[in-house]
Amino acid sequence: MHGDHAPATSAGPAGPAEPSASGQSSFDRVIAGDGRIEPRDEMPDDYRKSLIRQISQHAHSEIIGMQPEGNWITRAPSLHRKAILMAKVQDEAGHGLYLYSAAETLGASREDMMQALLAGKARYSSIFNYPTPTWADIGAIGWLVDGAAICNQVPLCRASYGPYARAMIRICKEESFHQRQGFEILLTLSRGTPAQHELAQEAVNRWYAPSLMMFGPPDADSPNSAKSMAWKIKRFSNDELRQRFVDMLVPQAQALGLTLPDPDLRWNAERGHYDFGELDWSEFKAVLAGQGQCNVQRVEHRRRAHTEGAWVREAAMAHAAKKAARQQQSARGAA
Ligand code: BYC
Repeated sequence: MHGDHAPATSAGPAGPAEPSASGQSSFDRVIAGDGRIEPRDEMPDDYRKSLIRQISQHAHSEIIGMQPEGNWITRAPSLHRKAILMAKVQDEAGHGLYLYSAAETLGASREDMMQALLAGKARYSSIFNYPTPTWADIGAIGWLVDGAAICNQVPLCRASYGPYARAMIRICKEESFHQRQGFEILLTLSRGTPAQHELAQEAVNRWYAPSLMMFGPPDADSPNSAKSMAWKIKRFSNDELRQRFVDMLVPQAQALGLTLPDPDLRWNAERGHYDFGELDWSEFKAVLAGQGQCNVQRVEHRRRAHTEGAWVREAAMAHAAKKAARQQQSARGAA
């Protein structure tokens, strides 16, 4: 999660060149009219690059994000919980695949994106560098991490780039199931024995601040926001979405019977929002610089999974080649 983060781009469907004058004015018209830019449309190179940056980071987050929860599949407390968790982790893999495909429509090469991740050069969400030592962490991830993901991603369903916006619609539907399953795990623990209640509270204590940091740095330190909002990729700023998330969490925490670990959290009637305490941005920066608790482990695990999965990719390629040869043969036979 450090170094140079933008994957190399090969020429996209419309090529990486700047648009012609008419292409630029058509792009400006679509953005102003809240329309969608599609892969074959001309677009400014910066727009293309920024989308590849965001979408590839998002795809990597989904893939790396399988690990903290995957850690509990074999140890889930019942068959029912195990089946749900397996389905959820599989959903995250699916999200990664839709997103890599969306980045490919911009001319990014999947191989380059993959290699950047395996080399530890690609960014992915800071949140997945925290460990999951207890079962309650699976509840906290569902409630807080998927909850933050929904807050951040629902507006992305209206992003100006068509393939990204359309991928987000399906992803958000699945994320809302994920959030509910996390809430339900925490509710069960919170209403259980005192020890189970304590486990739930302790997990929320650890995941709360990192989940608020998922929205990115404060607006004043967010170099990509201005352009991204002008291009209508992002519809709300990092701080606006973070505030929306905190406002949503407070009544949900009350329903859970759990406390949010922030002594400065209180209703501000004047603003019509909850005030909350300053986050430790030095921790965020350290995680982004590769110094989080699990950065090294996450990338190593991905590398191992990639190597051990080589036979699956080879088998799929061999199957595809056989199928294509058979189709060619029958086409020749029919001719
Ligand atoms: N972690 O200018 P800014 C999920 C980087 S997956 C790491 O504000 P932007 C799930 C940022 O990339 C959830 N890096 O950037 C999966 C930028 O670096 P570069 C993932 C972060 O793009 C499995 C720099 O800091 N969601 O839910 O305008 C299981 C400056 O930031 C983070 C998405 O990816 C971070 N938290 O805004 C369960 C959503 N924050 O590229 C759940 C799509 C910032 O200049 N992405 N950085 O080197 C976005 O909405 C935006 O990219 C962000 C950041 C709001 C994250």
